[in-house]
Amino acid sequence: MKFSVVTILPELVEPTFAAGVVGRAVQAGTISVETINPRDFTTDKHRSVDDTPYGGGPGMVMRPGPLLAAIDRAAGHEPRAHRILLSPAGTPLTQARVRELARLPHLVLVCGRYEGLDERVIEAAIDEQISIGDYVLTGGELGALVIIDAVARLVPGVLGDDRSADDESFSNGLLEYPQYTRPADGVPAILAGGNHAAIEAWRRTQSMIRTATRRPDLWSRFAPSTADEKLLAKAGISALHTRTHLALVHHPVMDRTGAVITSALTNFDIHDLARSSMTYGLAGYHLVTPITSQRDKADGVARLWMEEAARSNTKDLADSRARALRLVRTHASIEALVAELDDPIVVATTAREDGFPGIARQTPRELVTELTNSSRPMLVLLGTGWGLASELIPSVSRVLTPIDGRGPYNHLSVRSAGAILLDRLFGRDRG
Ligand code: 4FN
Repeated sequence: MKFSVVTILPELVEPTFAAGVVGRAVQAGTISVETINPRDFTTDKHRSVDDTPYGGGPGMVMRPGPLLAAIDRAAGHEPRAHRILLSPAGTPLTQARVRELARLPHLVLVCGRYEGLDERVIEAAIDEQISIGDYVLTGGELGALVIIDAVARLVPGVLGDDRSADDESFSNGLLEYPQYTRPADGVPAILAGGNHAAIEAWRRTQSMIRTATRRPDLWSRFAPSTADEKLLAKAGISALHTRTHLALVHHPVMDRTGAVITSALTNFDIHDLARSSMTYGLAGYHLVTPITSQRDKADGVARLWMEEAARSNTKDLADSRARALRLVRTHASIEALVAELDDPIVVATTAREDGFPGIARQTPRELVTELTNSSRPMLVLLGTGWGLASELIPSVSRVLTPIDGRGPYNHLSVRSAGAILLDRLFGRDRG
């Protein structure tokens, strides 16, 4: 595997080629590295590699001539090398892309300086743009070194054979478990115990806890095996969705004037939010209204659908509806519901910028990150009518940021808002 770095600062890059794992691989001839300096391809007497931008503006732009000549020299002739520009506009680098790059014979890594390069260079001489992350850098060189480091260690022979297999376990999508070496003081006893099955179970559990609490983005893409689920349950960890209850609140809510009212139950809300709650694996779906006849109606609707399922000849559809409706419970007040759950964290939702003054807003992601670490149940309140009344403030401990559409119209049905919210909280991120 060959790496060619096109840079006007070879002295920044070259020391890296002499140290550590990469340095040893270069020494052993397992990989080869070189730098190509666009300044060596200038023809003017000042050897200039930059010029002022057309259209004005601050800073300088890398001139196309010397840069194109340097890339051409680095890439050689057919079969040409894969030419990568390190750029904040590139695709974020992932281990999956690193694995693919490690199969290529020759990478040319082009590093920008100043305010960037002339666009025509990108059009004519770049195959792919890659970013190493969202922060301002003074040049692409450190990005090129990141790629070399990540790719080189996957080239056969660069790491010992036993360590190369480690990449698979490392890239299973979980963070590493905590590691210890001597002295023995403060080391978890299980690691010194010599029970290998117990050690493996402990390490797997630690990896999952760390990933869930520190990297919700990785955790939401992780699919635990049955054995993993058992380990999590043993550690007393239940997924947040299985501890989450959704409540559709009919009182106290507001009317269009802001007065506190009791709204009427509707069939669609009962039915559709039950199916959404079931889809996202919630523990319960609750209807809150002080009107006894309305609670009876809701209980009746749920029972009716369940009975219908028992009789139906379109079994699958009716069954799935009935299963969802088993989540439905009715309550006379939020206080009564809260009392039934075990010390829940009560989360209010609001479509209004000025709703629930004095309680800090949290995004769904922030809420999930915080509550994943907890074992308490979560109760999410959805308001009907013109929204939850602020007299609820004493019982509410969290408020979610409103769902933000585009434009001034902001009138989602409670069924739609509930479904969007559940996906933001618990939808699997397949990114
Ligand atoms: N950076 C942003 C937005 C706009 C510009 C920059 C920025 C170095 C030549 C590019 C930056 C980040 C990740 C190369 C940043 C990377 C670079 C990278 C990079 C000088 C022009 C510049 C992302 C913060 C919104 C300067 C952010 N990965 N411009 O840093 O080359 O590879």
